[in-house]
Amino acid sequence: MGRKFFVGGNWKCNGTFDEVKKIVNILNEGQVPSQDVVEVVVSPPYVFIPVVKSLLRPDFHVAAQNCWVKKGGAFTGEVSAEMLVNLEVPWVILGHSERRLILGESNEFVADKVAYALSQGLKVIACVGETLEQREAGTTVEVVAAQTKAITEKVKDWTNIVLAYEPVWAIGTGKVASPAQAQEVHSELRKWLQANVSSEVAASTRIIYGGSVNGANSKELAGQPDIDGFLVGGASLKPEFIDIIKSAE
Ligand code: G2H
Repeated sequence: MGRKFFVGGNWKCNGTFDEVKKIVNILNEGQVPSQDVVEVVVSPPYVFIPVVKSLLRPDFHVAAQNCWVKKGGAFTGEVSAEMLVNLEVPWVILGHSERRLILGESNEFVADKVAYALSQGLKVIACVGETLEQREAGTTVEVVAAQTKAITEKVKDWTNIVLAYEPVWAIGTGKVASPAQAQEVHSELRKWLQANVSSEVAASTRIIYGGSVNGANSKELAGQPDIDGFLVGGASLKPEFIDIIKSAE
């Protein structure tokens, strides 16, 4: 089964109203492969989602960077999955390492969020990845398998999940995983899905790479058989995001 290339731009906690409009202009003017070849999603901070949605080209879509773990209510500062659905935001990023490590989101909490968001009709970019310490201890596959297992325990249908492998040591550091390092973990994740979920889910789930992807390294990474796209942070705020999208071809 063919897996359509997927490129997500994670703007994180960046941008002013004017800067956001400038980024959208760059995206709108970019020449990129058709939607048949690549699916593009950008993820602004919550407050900018409505303006980005209203200005963004129709072939690109919007993702939130997080959402609450269950139905909304008395949860100060949170944004619920229902609200995103109400605003016609189709995607949400969950389990980003910045939330796992800085805000203490556990594997189980992330899995609960993924399950709830899917139940409300959102599509989910679910992030997994090891720290430098874990890589050096040789536990990379064990760590990403445990993060993925927590999700499989709460989710049966993987149709609307994109799995993002983001080694923490490569995030925002300029230290990108080599194509071989990334391919190795993607391949192990796919094998894990095959052994623990199903051959169909393993064959059809897109596993995308994140961590210092830029216009200069994306093409070689994209050439790896198990790398089905990218989740891009810093470079998604720059014109080179268009070059990253073009690496789908
Ligand atoms: C990883 C990535 C985007 P960056 O967090 O999710 O960020 O490309 O800046 O390393």
